[in-house]
Amino acid sequence: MITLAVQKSGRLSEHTTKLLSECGIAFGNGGAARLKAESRNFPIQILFLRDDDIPECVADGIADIGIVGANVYYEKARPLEIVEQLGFAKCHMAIAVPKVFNYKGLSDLNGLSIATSYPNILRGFLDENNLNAEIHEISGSVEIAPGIGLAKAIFDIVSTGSTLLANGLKEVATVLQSEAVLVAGENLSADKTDLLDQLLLRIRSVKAAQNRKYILLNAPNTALADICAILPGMKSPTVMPLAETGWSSLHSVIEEDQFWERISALKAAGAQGILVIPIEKMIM
Ligand code: PRT
Ligand code: ZN
Repeated sequence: MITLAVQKSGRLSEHTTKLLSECGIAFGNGGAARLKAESRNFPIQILFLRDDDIPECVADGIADIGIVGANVYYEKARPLEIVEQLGFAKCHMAIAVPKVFNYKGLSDLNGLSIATSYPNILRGFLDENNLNAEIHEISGSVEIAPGIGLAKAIFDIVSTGSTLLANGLKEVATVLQSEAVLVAGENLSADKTDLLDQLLLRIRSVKAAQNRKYILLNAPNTALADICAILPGMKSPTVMPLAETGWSSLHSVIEEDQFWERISALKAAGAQGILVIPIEKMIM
């Protein structure tokens, strides 16, 4: 049995539940108190916690692995290893100042007070850049600090940027890119390492499928060489003859981010009847 700590409720919880379900791991919601749940079909126990407590819980061995924002992982600085980037809850951490601040460069931060809930990450950034700003630690609503005179600048998570905008602030330095990560404690037993490997295979198969589409198209045989060059699949495209002489059907896998660019190129090369189909799992 392996124990996974996840966020009880918040920005990570829905995606985490979805990921586990796509990995074929079924579990109850842990009842009304939702403290822990055991999977019915995989030897895993889930602990539901506040995200801030997850790194410590894994480092202490109460859980073996955890899902947490990279920002929290770096802030807590526990002896844990990131075993997989999970690709959701993407955001970045930035320093922001009031819009009216005539900011020219990092050295303008010298002597300022900066409000944040992430003092360790901020301290690392300031030290790395030889800046001597004062860190003012507060636990929430960091963005209102300059408006109420608590600090001259802030360091916080930014996603769309609308919170900064609504509070009359502008971003001046990006410090860290973040997304949800799977972390593991340092000394997992052989049994637990084996279960972690099984879980990772499932997670990677789900992620690989999310980033790719299955593509089918028809093309005259004269265009096949050009089309194959545009479509490098997992190995090479599958080509099958159509009933109509001189024509073939071609099947392949295409990366999501190259999708539109490749589709135009395929059409230009003579592809017709292009079908693009989602892939549920892709075992790498
Ligand atoms: O209760 P618990 O302690 O478990 O949760 P929490 O309230 O501390 O965390 P939660 O659920 O808000 O966020 C969990 C994780 O989601 C964070 O640690 C990040 O890794 C990630 N994440 C992704 C975000 C955001 N996007 C985000 N936009 N976390 C917070 N925000 C906040 C940010 O603090 C700021 O107030 O949203 C505001 C900025 O958003 P924009 O879109 O206006 O820029
Ligand atoms: Zn939290």
